[in-house]
Amino acid sequence: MGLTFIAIKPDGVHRGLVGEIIARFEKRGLKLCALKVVVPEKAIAEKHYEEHAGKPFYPGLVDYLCSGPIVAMVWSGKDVVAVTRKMIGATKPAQSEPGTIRGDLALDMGRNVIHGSDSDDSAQREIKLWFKEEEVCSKYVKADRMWVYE
Ligand code: YYY
Ligand code: MG
Repeated sequence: MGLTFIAIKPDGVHRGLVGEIIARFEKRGLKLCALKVVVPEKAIAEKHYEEHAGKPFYPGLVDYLCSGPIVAMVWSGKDVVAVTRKMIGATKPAQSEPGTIRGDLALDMGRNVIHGSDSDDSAQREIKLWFKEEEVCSKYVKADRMWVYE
């Protein structure tokens, strides 16, 4: 099973959306492998978003991520990157479908509540950036496994 990195951004934490968002991933059948509340250091936030370095929104994006605590998580499951990206919805909330996290909970691209890795390679890179190896518990077998997977 693959792994992905998910972060509830500071707006999601301040708005009290942590439980709602985690519940969606749990109900889908995904497995929680790591979770911590952290105020990002600027250097880590810059690395996290390095693909956007040089773009006009990059400094504001980094400041926003560092502005308060985030909930950093690792989730596992079948096709987890594609599944969670679908659940998160489009980057611009006006284009996010209802039923997605951003489509239900966000209105502004600069306050779009949540981050999710967009490929297996970025997931590996981001998990390594935010977590120590021993903080990620991906080996356990979830009790409902045989009822989630054929
Ligand atoms: O992966 P995702 O978060 O959906 O979008 P990205 O294209 O990776 O951009 C990261 C982040 O940057 C996005 O969630 C909002 C912000 N952003 C922005 O403020 N303005 C843009 N024109 C593009 C992205
Ligand atoms: Mg992205």
